Amino acid sequence: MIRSYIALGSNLNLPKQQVLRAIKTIAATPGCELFAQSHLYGSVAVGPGTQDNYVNAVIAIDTTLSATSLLNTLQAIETQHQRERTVRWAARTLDLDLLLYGNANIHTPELTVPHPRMFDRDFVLRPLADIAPKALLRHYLRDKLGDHAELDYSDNENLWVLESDDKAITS
Ligand code: A4P
Ligand code: MG
Repeated sequence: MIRSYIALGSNLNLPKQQVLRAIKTIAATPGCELFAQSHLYGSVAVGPGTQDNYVNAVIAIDTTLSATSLLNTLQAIETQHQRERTVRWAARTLDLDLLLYGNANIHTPELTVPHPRMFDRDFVLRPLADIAPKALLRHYLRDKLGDHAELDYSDNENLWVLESDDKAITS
């Protein structure tokens, strides 16, 4: 089993439902077991033009699928959610990004892991920090944070917890 982290994002057609439904679908996929789920976050869209806010989350799964099969599975789920690919960073019903696959470094034309933009994006890092071990975050964020710094989003107005009463679910 490989521990893998997946980012979910949606800003079209009932985003919260899109994200929750996608988590259920991934959890029900043969070869994938849901291990942990972050809070759901609201976030201001990064991208062209004026777009609705996003709902973002990150999940951890344990999987027997190869990284390529997992990417294919995630893309099939995006398609089930009527994801349309127009311009880059356009509004979308569902975006599923493979952030980390064990400790693999992958560079193929279809797949780059760790996801190349994840370390620049608070809407990925903050939910990841809900569920990832501190040592893993430190390993990947050493350049950004230094050895001992903690992630701090308290002054980020572009990102907020949607369900502040619920704890992130870790099984
Ligand atoms: N691909 C390569 N590596 C990966 C990977 N690790 N995970 C390839 C997933 N896909 C990967 O993806 C384009 C191609 O990337 C795929 O065919 C796959 O082979 P895509 O999902 O079609 O395109 P995209 O998502 O529009 O592009 P990109 O560059 O992945 O966008 P991002 O970086 O995912 O950004 N603002 C807020 N607030 N919240 C968001 O969630 N998301 C985006 C999308 C922009 N702004 C946002 C948010
Ligand atoms: Mg994407």
